[in-house]
Amino acid sequence: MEEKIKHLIEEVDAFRVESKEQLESFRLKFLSKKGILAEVFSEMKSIEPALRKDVGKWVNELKNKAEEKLRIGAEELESSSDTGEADIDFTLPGEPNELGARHPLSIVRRDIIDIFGRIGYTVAYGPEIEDDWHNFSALNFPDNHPARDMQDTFFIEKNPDIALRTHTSSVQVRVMETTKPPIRILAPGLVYRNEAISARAHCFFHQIEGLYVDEGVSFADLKQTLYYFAQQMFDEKTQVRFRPSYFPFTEPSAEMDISCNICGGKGCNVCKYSGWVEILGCGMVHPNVLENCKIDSKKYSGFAFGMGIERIAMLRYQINDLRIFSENDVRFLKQFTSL
Ligand code: 2NM
Repeated sequence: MEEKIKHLIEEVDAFRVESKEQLESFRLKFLSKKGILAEVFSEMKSIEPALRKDVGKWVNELKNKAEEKLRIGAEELESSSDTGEADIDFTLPGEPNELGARHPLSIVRRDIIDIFGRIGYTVAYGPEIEDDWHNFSALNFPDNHPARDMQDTFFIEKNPDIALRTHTSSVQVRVMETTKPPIRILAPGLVYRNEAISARAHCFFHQIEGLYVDEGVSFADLKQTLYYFAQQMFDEKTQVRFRPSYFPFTEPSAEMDISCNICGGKGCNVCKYSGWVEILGCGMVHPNVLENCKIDSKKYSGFAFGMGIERIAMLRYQINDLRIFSENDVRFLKQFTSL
């Protein structure tokens, strides 16, 4: 009798509640009117009085355990059905992780860096908060130049010597000050201008500037380098033209146009029916700039160029409003799948 009850206790201990039906058949088997416990209690009557006390202890333990199991089992089923866990189909595939896409400005910047990287240019970085020397004076801006005006530049309050850089030429100055030619660098980065925001202007944009300084660098080198760039960036059919321009830091200065890659030069609203679109400014580094950076302008010469990455991206992807680059609209950003 004692052995039989010990086995029943083990059976109760080993029972795991997994469903309502299972729990109900457990209750019927052990605790119902015709169940095992009722049977065991009635068997107790026929046990010798001397043994009844010991067997009674085991029978009580079996009863307590079976009741406990039923109570806890019912509670567990209740709480798991509250969370709906029991309804989850674990064989369904999981939610996929959405893949991000590169920002179009990152794609264009990377491509520009690759194209110039193939002809020996490396990348240089500098601070976005600049002093007057690196952003203006070293670059041959006269004291009264309009770019130095509060209207055009973000100055740090109460300190007219510190401003947000208006071009990455300040990075080129820092490199020229600390590096002996030959110098071949690209300076990508954010630049800031105090302008009203519109489809064509923003208070910040991404710029990339290039600089080449060595003995005997000529305007012909500049033209051939930028022609190579245009053909790599757009396609082999792309033509370039240079128009004279003015910058304080270059002399002579020019702006480069490419044949309109939308209409192939026939005329469309992107090129305003001229067949050409402006993509960058460039020129021979002014001797004053070289001297300001302690580079001998009798021995060395150089060319430099600068372009807005937004502008190149707008041409490449036919985007007509540059505000969309900084709005983080996923419907826009998801469309750029280039690796
Ligand atoms: C431009 C256009 C022309 C330029 C000049 C220099 C430096 F530091 F060498 F003087 N860096 N970048 C430059 C020249 C930038 O951007 C439209």
